[in-house]
Amino acid sequence: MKLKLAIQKSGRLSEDSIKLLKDCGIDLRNVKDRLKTESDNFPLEVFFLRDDDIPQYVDDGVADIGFVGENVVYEKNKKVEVVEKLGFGKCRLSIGVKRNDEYINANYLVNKKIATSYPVIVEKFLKEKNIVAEIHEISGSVEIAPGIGLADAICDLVSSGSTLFMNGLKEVETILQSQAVLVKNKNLGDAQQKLLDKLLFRIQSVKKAKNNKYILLNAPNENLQQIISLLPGMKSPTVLPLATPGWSSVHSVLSENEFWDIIEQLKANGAQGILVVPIEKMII
Ligand code: PRT
Ligand code: ZN
Repeated sequence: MKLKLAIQKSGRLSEDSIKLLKDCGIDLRNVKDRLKTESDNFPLEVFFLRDDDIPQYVDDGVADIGFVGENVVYEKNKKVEVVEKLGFGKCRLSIGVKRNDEYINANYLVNKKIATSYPVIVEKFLKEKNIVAEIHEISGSVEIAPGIGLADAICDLVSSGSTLFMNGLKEVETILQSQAVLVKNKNLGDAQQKLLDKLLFRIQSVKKAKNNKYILLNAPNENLQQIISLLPGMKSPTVLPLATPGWSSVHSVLSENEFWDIIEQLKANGAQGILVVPIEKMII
């Protein structure tokens, strides 16, 4: 019995999906064939598909789980459950209008034509705002629509914003923040669910490790208590005496978002030789 996973065949999520599996210690055979493969060291079968088709395959049960962008999950509106955010493929689905147009709020869109590949999400957004506008569905190169007179506004994915900029558009409204997520079939059997739990445990360990750093530093003993109180550690920091009298080596784990704040306070308390190293896996 194997867990069947659908991932994007080729595109922005493909490499990161394979890398996440690798970081979870799951090796795949013949990734180059990009049709179907399996792992020798985890009961996993992988299907390579268009991202747009992944929610349907998971809903049908052809695949048990899938890695796919939240934007696709909400647009396709299939009966799948979002289980875990995966931390890659981050982008936002935004409204863009011509750079010189004055945009105060979403009422700008009243009776306008909006080009998008996301008609379902845009329609929901307009409905919530009580706005009547025309949605013009196109499947690609959405950003050129205003320039060629096909639409007044667009709704498309944005990451750096340079595509909007190059097409003379500005981003005026964010409808959805998106990233790759793990979705599952709503009626997974017990055996499949057990395998999924095993995979999720590994994914969460990899994510935690990415968000944390291992820190080593030398501390003068007179400030040791202050320095220890700044460092959470997994239980508490490790403290070892240095060969130089009056000094200790302190080891701990710091999360990315409090990192710089704490480093400054450590320095202010006389910490020296601060080393910060990445963590590969973190099991709590
Ligand atoms: O063939 P298949 O259907 O599988 O692939 P696809 O062409 O539909 O999708 P692909 O590979 O382009 O994107 C897959 C997923 O990556 C999307 O569904 C999102 O969840 C995620 N993602 C993250 C993005 C972007 N960032 C992104 N920037 N998808 C698309 N873009 C495009 C956007 O459409 C626009 O054209 O990049 C352009 C904007 O980028 P910036 O950096 O100029 O703002
Ligand atoms: Zn697609």
